Amino acid sequence: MIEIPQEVIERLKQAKHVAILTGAGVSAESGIKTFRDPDGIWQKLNPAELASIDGFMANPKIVAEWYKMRKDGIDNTTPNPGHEAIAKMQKLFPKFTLITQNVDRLHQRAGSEDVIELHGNIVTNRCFDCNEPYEGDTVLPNGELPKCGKCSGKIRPNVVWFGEMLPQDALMQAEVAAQECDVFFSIGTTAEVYPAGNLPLVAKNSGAFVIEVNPNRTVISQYCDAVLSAPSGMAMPILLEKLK
Ligand code: BV8
Ligand code: ZN
Repeated sequence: MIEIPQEVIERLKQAKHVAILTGAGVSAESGIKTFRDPDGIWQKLNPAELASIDGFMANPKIVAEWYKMRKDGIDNTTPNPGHEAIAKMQKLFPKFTLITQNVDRLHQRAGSEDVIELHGNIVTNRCFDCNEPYEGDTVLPNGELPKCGKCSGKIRPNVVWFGEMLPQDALMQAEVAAQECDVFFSIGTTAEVYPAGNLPLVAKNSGAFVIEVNPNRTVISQYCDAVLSAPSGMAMPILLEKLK
């Protein structure tokens, strides 16, 4: 059981605009590995190397199989109580913005609407060369790599890789929400991947009350107004109950 500071409840009860930034930790209780977990046979290549253009160019098959494995894992999992509580919170405030670094679309499957996806999604794919949308997976059932129907280019997931620009409209919306909100949550993220990781401090510097939900301390914990040291799947339903 965790204690929710009274000030957190008070601030939320008066809030006109609540913004939430989530990271891989929110999906951990759905059984989806965060970026820190050892990734099985790919331990020699770390995610930052795999999740990059160079990684894909150097090892298209390893990267394509990694994404297919992750996507199959997502297809076989469901949103957890943390995703569900966040989806229900959307209706409790005059204005609510959900910003995610996650690519698993579990927030959408839990019922969240207008989700701002800063790092794209792993569910859909496109041609690496001509950006033509591609309906199938990044690896064919026979283990071969698929080719673009239009230009025979390689197929890549619609995620934002390290070294790639974030979608500018999504980033802009996220920054405006961080500047304008009264309460900003940073849930399940190390806040060490940029520019997304800057958002909690943008909110803090713009006068928001910043709440971190994370079982571990992070580089931003010291700047937060409140830290709920608990898994999001436990903390968020408790918080939702207190707000009803
Ligand atoms: C860009 C999609 C520039 C792919 C991802 C030095 C300084 C500043 C920046 C950089 C730098 N060196 C390099 C950069 C740029 C780089 C970056 O920030 N690198 C980091 C490593 C330093 N950033 C980029 O490359 C970005 N692009 O900057 O472009 C540019 C400029 C001009 C022109 C061209 C380019 C692009 C970044 C996006 C990368 N893509 N994902 C894929 O998924 O395969 S990022 C990836 O990391 C995921 O999206 C993930 O969400 C994200 C961040 O990780 P977290 O979400 O925080 O997850 P993590 O595992 O780290 O932590 C989990 C947390 O959950 C932990 O704190 C844990 O305690 C907690 N937790 C665990 N269980 C629970 C829990 N919390 C709650 N409940 C639980 N149950
Ligand atoms: Zn193509």
